Amino acid sequence: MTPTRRTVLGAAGIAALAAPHAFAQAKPGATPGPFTLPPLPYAPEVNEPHINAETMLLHHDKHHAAYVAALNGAVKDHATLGDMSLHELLARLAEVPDSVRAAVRNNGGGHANHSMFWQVMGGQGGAPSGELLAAVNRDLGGMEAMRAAFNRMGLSQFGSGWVFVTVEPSGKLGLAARANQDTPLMEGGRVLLGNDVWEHAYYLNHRNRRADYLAAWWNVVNWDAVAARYVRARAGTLKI
Ligand code: MN3
Repeated sequence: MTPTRRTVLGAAGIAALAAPHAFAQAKPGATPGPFTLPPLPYAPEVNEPHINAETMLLHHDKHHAAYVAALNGAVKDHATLGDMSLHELLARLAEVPDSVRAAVRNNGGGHANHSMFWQVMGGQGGAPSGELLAAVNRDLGGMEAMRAAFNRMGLSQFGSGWVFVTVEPSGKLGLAARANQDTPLMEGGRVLLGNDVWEHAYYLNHRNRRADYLAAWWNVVNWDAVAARYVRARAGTLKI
């Protein structure tokens, strides 16, 4: 944290700089806010039978959209927050005004987690190759051990949350679980891939059987997309 950034983003600074007319600049018909819902990068049925199209559509078009709308609502009177990139906003939650911090945490986290989630699915499962496979073997004991530990963490997450494979700039991988919409991005970390264990992610397909969902989910992981994220993580360009 540099003194300049603290000056700009301290609570008093945010209040002084807030522009109540910020949304007047939005184009007619555009999403009314700085954050936007990314399109699903594939047809909603591509993850069937493991995740059905109805689940994908509801999850993206309703749940994710709601996080984006609520995040825009939370920052609308705080122009400096709306000017920040999402990963930066999440890494600097402590500087967000008390009045909107919980909303930014929950909905900003939800926006980031789901934006990542769509990217890493739509594939055929299997395994990565090359440097990423070497990292899985080195840091997580291999694919089978990684999946088993990841699934255990997802299953033991009480209530709603996420389980992640994290990645450091050095390429080192780790596992992490978080409650609600929290994410390692909130500690300045980076996520390679992650799975959503909120019931809305699986209930239409798998009912209450979270273990079945966790096992099935690996069949839709797009390892080419994950490998591209790994390259970006090591280059320092992976943000969300
Ligand atoms: Mn979800």
